[in-house]
Amino acid sequence: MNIEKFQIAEFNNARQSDHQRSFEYTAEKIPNLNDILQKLQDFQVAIPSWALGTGGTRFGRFSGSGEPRNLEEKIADIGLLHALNKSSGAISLHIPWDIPENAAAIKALAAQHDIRFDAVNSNTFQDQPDQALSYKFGSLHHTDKAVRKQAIEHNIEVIRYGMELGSESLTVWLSDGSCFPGQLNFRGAFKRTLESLQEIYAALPDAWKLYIEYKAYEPNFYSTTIGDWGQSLLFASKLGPKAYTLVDLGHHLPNANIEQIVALLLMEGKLAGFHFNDSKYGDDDLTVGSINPYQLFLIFNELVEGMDARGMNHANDLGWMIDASHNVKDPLEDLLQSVEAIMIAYAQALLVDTKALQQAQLNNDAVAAQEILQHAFRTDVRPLVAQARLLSGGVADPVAFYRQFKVREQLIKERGLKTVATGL
Ligand SMILES: [Mn+2]
Repeated sequence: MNIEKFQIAEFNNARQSDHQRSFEYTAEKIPNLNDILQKLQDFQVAIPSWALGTGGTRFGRFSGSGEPRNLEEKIADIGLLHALNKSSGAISLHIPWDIPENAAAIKALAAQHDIRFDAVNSNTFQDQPDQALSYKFGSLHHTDKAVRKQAIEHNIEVIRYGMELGSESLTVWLSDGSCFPGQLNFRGAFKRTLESLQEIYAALPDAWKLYIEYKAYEPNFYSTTIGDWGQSLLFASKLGPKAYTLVDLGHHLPNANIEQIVALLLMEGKLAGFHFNDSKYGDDDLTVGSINPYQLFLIFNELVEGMDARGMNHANDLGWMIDASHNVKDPLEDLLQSVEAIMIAYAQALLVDTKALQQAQLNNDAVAAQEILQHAFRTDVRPLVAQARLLSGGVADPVAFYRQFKVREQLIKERGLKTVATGL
């Protein structure tokens, strides 16, 4: 289905006076308003190809309806999101769940929707039906050289797919680890993983980056071979300047100070970017901002301050991606909410009076520091985010539009009630 310009205009016109009133109220207190609006317009968050179907848990999956049946329909879904919010202009492909059989056609289709290809993701955490050797006991760290070779070759194949589409980064997430004490020699596992990553790194084109994602636990429960940001950074440092640490918000032990991790990785020039999601207990993969929006704001505060300190471009110099799925929501509504939460946290961070905060820090004035941060956090920036979206040709309220125009109902008509997208 396509969203027509006249539908967007009709929807926005009905909300114009309400929006204008709240926008002016917020805008009059912001000195660098146009700069902030431009930054919000420029900021794009990649949608992963596996998030367009209903997510599942190990207890089961309750598929929704009208889910995309192939990569073309996944791109069409992201096109819908982007038409509404103008902030979802990128897709992150997972291989082999989404193999671009005809790269030129896929690239052309994405271009029609103004979508570019973000990082490509390899998968050595599952066995595929046609696979010779099993990843049951790991992939890049496996004790058997033949298994490692198979996993390395898969990653190199993913790079080739990415090159055809115009991607410029490979994300490696390993589930390699152990479930029981004594199962694994930690140093051996690290060294084997490093050697495997070195071979993948050697196959990276010049302009490419290698993103090394870490995760504290799961599916292995005793140790993970890339278990935290220190281990990821160690690999990235040993590999070289094209290797970076990727932060997935759900991949930490409870109460980890993620904003501090972000600040230090940025300082070292080793932060790849983000997988955004939210969680209460573990790697819950919930909608971004649904549980702890204050933490998200604090992370963005470090990002903005740290990127500005290094003269980085907010929109392009790091990889921004959602890595969430939820089993009780319509995936497209869930993604609209996630992108909105990211834009809100980013807008709030742009409002922080950095000079005043630095002064408060120099004076050891914890009260003033809190006032400055929370003043920005408690500012209702939704009208700013909406204004940026309207300036880019999007809609005032994406979720309301989605429901009013019965987008899911139309997708069900086109695709059927019982369709299941590939993914977790
Ligand atoms: Mn992730």
